[in-house]
Amino acid sequence: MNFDKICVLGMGYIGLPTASTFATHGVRVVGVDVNRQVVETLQNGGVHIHEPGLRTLFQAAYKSGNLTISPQPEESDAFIIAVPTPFKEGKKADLEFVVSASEAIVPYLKQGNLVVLESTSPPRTTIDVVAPILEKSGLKAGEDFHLAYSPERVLPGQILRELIDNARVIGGIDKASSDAGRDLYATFVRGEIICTTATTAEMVKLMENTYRDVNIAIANEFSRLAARFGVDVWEAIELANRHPRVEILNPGPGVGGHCISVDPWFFVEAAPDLTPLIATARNVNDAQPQVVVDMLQSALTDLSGKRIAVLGLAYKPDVDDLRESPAVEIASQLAEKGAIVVAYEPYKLDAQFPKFSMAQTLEEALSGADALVLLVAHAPLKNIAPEDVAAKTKARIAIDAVNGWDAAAWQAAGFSLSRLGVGTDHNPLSTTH
Ligand code: SAJ
Repeated sequence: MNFDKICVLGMGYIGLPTASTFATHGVRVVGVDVNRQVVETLQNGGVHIHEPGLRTLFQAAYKSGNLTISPQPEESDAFIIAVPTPFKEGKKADLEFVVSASEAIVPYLKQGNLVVLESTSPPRTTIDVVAPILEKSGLKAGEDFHLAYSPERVLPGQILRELIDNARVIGGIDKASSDAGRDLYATFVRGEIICTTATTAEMVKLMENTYRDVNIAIANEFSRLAARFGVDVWEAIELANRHPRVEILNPGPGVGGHCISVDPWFFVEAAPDLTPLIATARNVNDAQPQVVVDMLQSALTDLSGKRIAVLGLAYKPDVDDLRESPAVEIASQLAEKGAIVVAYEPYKLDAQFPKFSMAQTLEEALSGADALVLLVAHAPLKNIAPEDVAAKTKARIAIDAVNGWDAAAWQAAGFSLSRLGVGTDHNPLSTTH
């Protein structure tokens, strides 16, 4: 199938890079968003999302004339839905945006079109939710138009490269739909394109992120066990990973972001009777911020009135994304327990929170602090020299929740350093640090 013109609905983290990439590969693209501010920013040549290389790519696409931005769809050969699927109260998937984007396509849908859902969705959404809405057009899915699910699998920070290089799964509601989807993405995808059914493709996406969540949960549980048994979990993991068939992930302050901490709940919601392990893993990871709060509580005896410098707020290293971030949760919990929290997030200095204040510099965060805690292994925070820190603060209590700091160097600079997953009676001479 040939695609001269497509509509991409949702100009977010996935839709905007996808639309720009199609446009720079010669396809005419209408980028659609319901948010007026987003439409205006893009129409003025600006970009509202921080992702390496995206501004340059978008501007090239926009200037070429292949990419236009509009508040509503137009008649096209294909429609791609790339809207968010957040979750609402009770950890239930919120399909409101998928539903409204599908409805927006109905007036423009024509015989022979292809519609692709990319938004992460509970199993059977393409067949049970999207198809019936599109059929309000009077056209029948699989007979009059093609319909497929194709998950995005890109890693924030590397979206532009992974969009092109990653393997792409296309799940059609029938073979013709899968084939049409494969033809569409072959425009730019260099990774393998694999066709399957729509519901398989939906499950694949959820399985990938659930697998990672469950594996992080076991690493977090290992860190709790190591702390109890006087072991350094980081050393133990490194040794266990020498086994050729073992690859334990990293423990940490919890699992954040808008994918891994959300997607497993879609399985739990869809089949609670079949998902005790997945639900438990989610709860283990969600409880991890409490472990870090407890470490501070025991180091400071009482949190009330203590000034704590929180270093890093993003959900993972070297990104500016604070969504579902466990670091924000920890800072908030500390403040709720009466601590005076001053957070420093080098990639997002203008963030604001009701319960704690933000420092504009590392110095400002450290000044007057009673303790400091490293919550994100951002390069600029990992690399601070403990002697410099010692000169800038009276605090001598330090917590490292991400294995970012060299324990011996911090101890030599006069700090009492507690590391997540390291038992207090652990002999530091035997660590790998
Ligand atoms: N984390 C740990 N320990 C680890 C690895 C990660 O605690 O060993 C934490 C991170 O600090 C972070 C969270 O998990 O808080 C998630 O980070 P991540 O880098 O694992 O993943 P995301 O959310 O940035 O992107 C994921 C990716 N999925 C997988 O790796 C299976 C990406 O490919 C998906 O496209 C993306 O979710 C998505 O959109 O679903």
